[in-house]
Amino acid sequence: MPHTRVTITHFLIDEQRRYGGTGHFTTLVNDIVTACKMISHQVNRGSLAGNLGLAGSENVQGETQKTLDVVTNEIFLHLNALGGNYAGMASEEIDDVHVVSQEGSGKYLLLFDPLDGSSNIDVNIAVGTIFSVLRCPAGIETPSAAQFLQKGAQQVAAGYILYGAYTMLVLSTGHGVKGFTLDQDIGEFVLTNPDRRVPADTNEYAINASRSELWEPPIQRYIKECQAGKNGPRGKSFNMRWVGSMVADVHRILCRGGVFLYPIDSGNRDKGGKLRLLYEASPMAYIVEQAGGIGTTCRGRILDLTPTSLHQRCAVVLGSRNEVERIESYYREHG
Ligand code: AHM
Ligand code: MG
Repeated sequence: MPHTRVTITHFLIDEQRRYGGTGHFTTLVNDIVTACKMISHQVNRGSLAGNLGLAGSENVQGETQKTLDVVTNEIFLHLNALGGNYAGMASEEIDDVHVVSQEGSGKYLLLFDPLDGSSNIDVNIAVGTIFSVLRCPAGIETPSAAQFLQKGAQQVAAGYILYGAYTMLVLSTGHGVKGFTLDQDIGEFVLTNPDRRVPADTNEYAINASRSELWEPPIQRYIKECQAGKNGPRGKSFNMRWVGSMVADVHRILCRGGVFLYPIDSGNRDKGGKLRLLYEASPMAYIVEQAGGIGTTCRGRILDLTPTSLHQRCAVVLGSRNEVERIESYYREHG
């Protein structure tokens, strides 16, 4: 019934009552929500707002920026600086940290990928925003990169927004994972999934198969066994799905189970992998773990990695517990 709906603001106030808090955190999430509503609007307008195509610039990682990469980065930086909750921010799209000047009142640090999967935007395939919130160490008013290099396990909150057939926000503040759907009529995110859990078993995996020649032997083994189907060692058939937007691929796994793989291979080893630890791997691993799944680099828990640089990359395997444990065991066996 519409009149009994719980909006994200009501949900946050309720969490504040249950777990304590000053209200800073509630306003902080609300600022993220406002930014994401604006981004959702821009994504939905597509070429009507002149938002498709290239921006004619490159980001710090040497990747060509799309117009929407630049637009969404500006929206996120601007909207989240207004509330006075952050001492600084770091984005996949900017070289160095963005210090928020407000006389030392900001207690948190925000890290984000404003438009993940942006290579999909021109062909109208789902994209997303990923964010991670850390505490700013006490006594630091002007944070530098060093303050952002915290283990993923120290995140205060993490989430993503999927701009798909409908817009969804998935959030964890360390007490499970909740899903909210944007009700366009009232302009509010409404709680639609109060307790997201990743099933422990699955028959679905997501990997960029065009890189198969480059994979390490344990990944080759795992995928080969899945492809062997009912007559192979796994004794069952597997589906392969690859959207190419991490948010969309991980959201599917959160809804119905599966395993997402972007491993280190011989083509990306020099860079340390493809996906960024602080803006992609860490927040997504936090959400997946909060939903009962696992996030690993295949050589250790993603959330236990100590970052050494802002734009560091890493291997990512995450999703259904039993499948991820199997892949980890193949790596151990391989040595
Ligand atoms: P982006 O942040 O520049 O969009 O890159 C990250 C994206 C992920 O969303 C996705 O899983 C991966 O890159 C797709 O990579 P590939 O081009 O190998 O399919
Ligand atoms: Mg990304």
